[in-house]
This record gives sequence, structure tokens and C-alpha cells, in this order.
Amino acid sequence: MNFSTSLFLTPLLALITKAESSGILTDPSATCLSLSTLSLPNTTINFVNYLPAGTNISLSQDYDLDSCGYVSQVISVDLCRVAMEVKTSERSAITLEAWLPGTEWTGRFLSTGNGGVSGCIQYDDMAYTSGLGFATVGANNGHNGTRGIAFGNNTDVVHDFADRSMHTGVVIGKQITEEYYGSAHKKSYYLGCSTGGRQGFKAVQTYPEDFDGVVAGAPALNFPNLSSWSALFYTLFGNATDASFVTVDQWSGLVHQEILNQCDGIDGVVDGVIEDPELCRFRPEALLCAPGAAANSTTCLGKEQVEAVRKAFSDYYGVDGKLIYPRMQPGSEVIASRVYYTAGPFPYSSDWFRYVVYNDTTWDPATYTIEDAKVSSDQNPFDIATWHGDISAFQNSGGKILHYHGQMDAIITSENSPVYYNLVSRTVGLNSSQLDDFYRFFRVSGMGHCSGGDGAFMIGNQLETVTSTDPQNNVLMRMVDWVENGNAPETITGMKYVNNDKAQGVDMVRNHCKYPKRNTCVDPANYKKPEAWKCV
Ligand SMILES: *[C@@H]1O[C@H](CO)[C@@H](O)[C@H](O)[C@H]1NC(C)=O
Ligand SMILES: *[C@@H]1O[C@H](CO)[C@@H](O)[C@H](O)[C@H]1NC(C)=O
Ligand SMILES: *[C@@H]1O[C@H](CO)[C@@H](O)[C@H](O)[C@H]1NC(C)=O
Ligand SMILES: *[C@@H]1O[C@H](CO)[C@@H](O)[C@H](O)[C@H]1NC(C)=O
Ligand SMILES: *[C@@H]1O[C@H](CO)[C@@H](O)[C@H](O)[C@H]1NC(C)=O
Ligand SMILES: *[C@@H]1O[C@H](CO)[C@@H](O)[C@H](O)[C@H]1NC(C)=O
Ligand SMILES: *[C@@H]1O[C@H](CO)[C@@H](O)[C@H](O)[C@H]1NC(C)=O
Ligand SMILES: *[C@@H]1O[C@H](CO)[C@@H](O)[C@H](O)[C@H]1NC(C)=O
Ligand SMILES: *[C@@H]1O[C@H](CO)[C@@H](O)[C@H](O)[C@H]1NC(C)=O
Ligand SMILES: [Ca+2]
Repeated sequence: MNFSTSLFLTPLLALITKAESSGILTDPSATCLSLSTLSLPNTTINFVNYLPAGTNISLSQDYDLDSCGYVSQVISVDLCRVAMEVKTSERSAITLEAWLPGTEWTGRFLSTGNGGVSGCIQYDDMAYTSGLGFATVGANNGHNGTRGIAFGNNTDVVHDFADRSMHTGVVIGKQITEEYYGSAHKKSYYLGCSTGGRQGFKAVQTYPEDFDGVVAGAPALNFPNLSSWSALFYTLFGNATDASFVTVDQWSGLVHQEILNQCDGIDGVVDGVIEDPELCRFRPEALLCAPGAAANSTTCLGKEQVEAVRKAFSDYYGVDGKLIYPRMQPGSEVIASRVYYTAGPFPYSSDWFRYVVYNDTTWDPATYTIEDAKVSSDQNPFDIATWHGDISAFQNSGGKILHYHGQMDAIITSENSPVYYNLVSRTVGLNSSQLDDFYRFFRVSGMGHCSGGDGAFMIGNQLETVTSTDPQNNVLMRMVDWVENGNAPETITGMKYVNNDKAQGVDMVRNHCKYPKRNTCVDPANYKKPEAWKCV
């Protein structure tokens, strides 16, 4: 991951209207330092710093964050940094930080989330959102580092990971915000992706008062079954010596090309991006080697390979005949081959089975079967599945949800998001136009897992995907505009730079459609322009 700190947002800040707020501090620095004696339940203040805009915070000095990858973080506004430890039980605690803009506060509160099975305060998200004037909190989700080893022998750490860390951070964070500014926040927001997307929906389902607006990307919903689906791939493709193994080169040179041959044009233009992978019923049999011929590594696949590829692109069912998880969407295989198909056991999944499901550090991911999936889904500790369709309490409290999912996601199949959206629709008995009042779901073509990809993936969901703070081009400011001005999004606009390099200029701009609509190209010659597309 690239935690680039080169993006200064200061010039953009001028564009953001300050919400009405009495929280104007006469001496933001002195008020900040006074927070060091603040007394809050279960909370120890580790340190408090008032930092000027442009500070390059050295994180390795404060924390041992090696596995999280954060070395330093540049901030773009003056801010009060409060670092805390909050006990969540007799044998668990979260590390929590609040980054409170000193002079640029908009009256808004925001919580960031986490990723994978970490363990990591997402400092780039904190810099991004505090830089936009949000009083921001971030927590370590109850343990440190990117692995799930701390779950072993301690279900309180699992509890923190499932929902207690973030909710605790929100409760404490709102109190600190009020202490600092002398007035409570006006609106409360959430921004997260992946596990962070799941945490956003956990708040929607279980803590409906926590937020007015939730931006949830690529959510790791149905978490125990997601961990099972992630464990499946190693057992499908195996090791490099197995007949079913498909090499990285075959994935990109053969399988991905054949998927594009079969499906790229369905949306009206052959541009390397599949707008709606649900329409792609990929036939890997097209790649079968001629009878009797040995599998040809550059031009065709053997029988066992084709069988495994078909399974990866098929919905995955359990011992009880019920869906475990939908299939991997076609289109993501260049990256997915490095994450899943050729990479050996998926570490997050192995951690979940070893340290949570079986309490056995020697559990072997090569032995995984759908029996294990059943054991895991029956456990569902602390309701980590996050799979409730009744979100009417959130609706009734006036909350809004902007849900997005990259259609090239190589880690969490984008096909799980419509399954959840439709569960909500059936459970609350609202059709799409009624759900639009408070819950909108966007399929972002050509976007990988939270970032990257072959399409117009820059939607401002992270610091590194910001092109503008105009609400149409920035999902976070889009949510603010929806919550505070009632401007609900019809589409969200993404951009791609030439070679993903801003200096080389804009390659393409595309409006991504609100589900269940899908994008169709009506002017193939101009496919890089948003006018060439229509949501139908
Ligand atoms: C911030 O500091 C780190 C070293 O701690 C350095 O590698 C990085 O380049 C600095 N970033 C900026 C923008 O100066
Ligand atoms: C996580 O790291 C912080 C900073 O080093 C430390 O204070 C805290 O105790 C650690 N948390 C756990 C659960 O080990
Ligand atoms: C403090 O932590 C304990 C668990 O250790 C919990 O039961 C209690 O509710 C917490 N207090 C507050 C005010 O959150
Ligand atoms: C639980 O603790 C025991 C005793 O310290 C240790 O041997 C075992 O590996 C731990 N199990 C897990 C899953 O962490
Ligand atoms: C891969 O090879 C290892 C070591 O030989 C073996 O233990 C494991 O079962 C194999 N995995 C699969 C999925 O075939
Ligand atoms: C693979 O196919 C190519 C092109 O048809 C052919 O030239 C080559 O000999 C084949 N290789 C094998 C190992 O069959
Ligand atoms: C998870 O998979 C099991 C089968 O192993 C299935 O019974 C269950 O319904 C699935 N859970 C969800 C929320 O889809
Ligand atoms: C997990 O296994 C260890 C032995 O490895 C044992 O000491 C511990 O009590 C077990 N924990 C649970 C919750 O079963
Ligand atoms: C959805 O519900 C609204 C409000 O009841 C109704 O006006 C609309 O026609 C419905 N849409 C469909 C496709 O039935
Ligand atoms: Ca296309």
C-alpha cells in the first residue's frame, strides 16, 4: 500500500463551506494542551500535541507500527492530536487518536475505520478527513498490527474487532470534540472501506445514532463466510506443482484476455473495463487445450485448470446447500491471481480459522472444506457477520448511506454488495426508489479493492484517490452535501489519470450508476467522456 503523503489539501480547503458553528477557539493550542488532564471513562490520555499545518508526523517514534506500514503522515491543517488508551474490558483495550482541526473545524465529527484483520489506525484517512475540517477519530480496532494472532485465547479482542472498538472510539471521540471546541458537533460522519465498510454497516445496523452519514466501500459483510470464501482459493488451485494450478502469466495472458473477449463489449464498448460483471457469464471451457494435447502454458488450459477456474467464478454453496458467498466477479483476475490464486493460503483467513474458529495455531489451510465454513458461520462471534436487513432504525434517525463497490475488486467480490442491498430491500419492504431516500449503492466500474484499477476509480474515498472536493467527484463531500443540503447523489463521478499520474493529465471521466441501474455506452467513439454513457 502506498501511504503517500505528498497530497496537500490546504488549497482545496478554501472551497469548503464552514458549517454554522460556535466552536471558534481563541487559543486552539492552549485549549488543546489542557485536554491532557481530561478525565473520561476507562480512558488514559497518552499524550497531547498541537501541530501546525504541514507537520510531518513521525509515527515510528510513537508506535511500533511496522506491519501497518505507516512511517510518517503529513497533515494539512493545524490540529490538536490526542492519543489515548481506552479499556474495553479487564483484558482488552483500544488505542485511540483524535485529530481535531484547530482553526478549520467545520462543526463535523467523523470516525475512520480499519482494514483486513488489523490492528492499524489508518493515519492517511485521519489526515484526509481532518484536512477537510472534520474532527476525526481513529482506533486500532483492539489490537496492533495487520495479523489476527491477538484474537487467540481472548474473545474480548475479537469483540473489539467485531464492533466495540469503533463504537467506543465514537462515544469517546464525540465527548473530546465537545470538550475541545466547547460545543458539540453538528453532524457526524463515517468513512471506511473493506473491513471499514463492514464497520460502517455495523454502525448502521447496531448503533443507528452514531452517524448521520455513512460512506461504506467494498464492505466485508457476511464476514465468517467471506473468510471461508477466501480460504477456498488455495484448495481450488493448490501449489505450483498441482495440475489445477494456473500461473500468474496464464491468469493475465490467457484467462483475463478471454474474459475480456467474452464480456468487455456487453456494455457497448471494448475498452478493457466491464461495467457490470454480473452480466458476464464467463465460459473458461473456451480455453481448453485440444484433446490429447498437453496443457499449453501460453495458449490453453488443462482440464483440471478449467475446472478450478470455473469454480472460482461460480457461486459458492455450503454443506446445507445455502449460499456461502457469491462468486468472484470476472475482470479482477490480474490482481486476484497475486492475492488469492497463486499466493498460497490467504493469511487473514488462516488467522481467523486458527485464532478464532478452532483455537488451534497449527490448523492447516490446505485441509479447508465447506464443513469448516459451516462451523465458522455457526459461531459468528459478536455478530461479526454484520448481515441484518432491518436498518429501519438508522433510516428513522435520519441517517444516510452511500455504499460503493469496485467492480474489479480482487479481495471481496463485488457481487456480495447487491446481495446485501437486496436483503435490505426485502427485509424493510422498500423498493429501490424508496430506499433512495436513505440508502444508495453505486457500482464503480474498473475500481479494485478500495482503490486502483483499470477504470475511473478516483472518487475521493481516500487521500490517494482525491481529485477534487466537489461533491460530484468526492464521495465524502457528496455525503456531506446529501446530509446537510439534501442533495442526494444520482451518480458518482470517477476519474483516471493517464498512467495513474496526475502530471500526465486526465485519461477518462465516468459517471458511475446507482444500483440497480447499469452503465451503457451510447457513443463508443467517445467512451472516455462521461457523456458517452447512460445509466439504464
Ligand atoms: C516525512 O518524513 C519521512 C521520514 O520520517 C520522510 O520519509 C518523508 O519523505 C517525509 N515526507 C515529506 C512530505 O516531507
Ligand atoms: C498497541 O500499541 C500501543 C503503542 O505502542 C500500545 O500502547 C498498546 O498497548 C498496544 N496495544 C496492545 C493491545 O498491545
Ligand atoms: C468502562 O469499561 C467497562 C469494561 O471494562 C465497561 O463495562 C463500562 O461500560 C465502560 N464504561 C463506559 C462509561 O463506557
Ligand atoms: C492459547 O494459549 C496457549 C497457552 O499459552 C497457547 O499454547 C496457544 O497457542 C494459544 N492459542 C491460540 C489460538 O492463540
Ligand atoms: C501444498 O504443498 C504443501 C507442502 O507440500 C502441502 O502440505 C499442501 O497440502 C499443499 N496444498 C495444497 C492445497 O495442495
Ligand atoms: C503451444 O502452442 C503454440 C502455438 O500454437 C505452439 O507453437 C507450441 O508448440 C505449443 N507448445 C506446447 C508445449 O504444446
Ligand atoms: C454462510 O454459509 C452458511 C453455509 O456454510 C449458510 O448456511 C449461511 O446462510 C451463510 N450466511 C449468510 C449470512 O449468508
Ligand atoms: C485454547 O487452547 C489452549 C491450548 O492450546 C487452551 O489453553 C485454552 O484454554 C483454549 N481456549 C479456549 C477458549 O478454548
Ligand atoms: C416503488 O415504490 C414507490 C412508492 O410506493 C412507487 O411510486 C414506485 O412506483 C415503486 N417502483 C416500482 C418499480 O414499483
Ligand atoms: Ca467495456
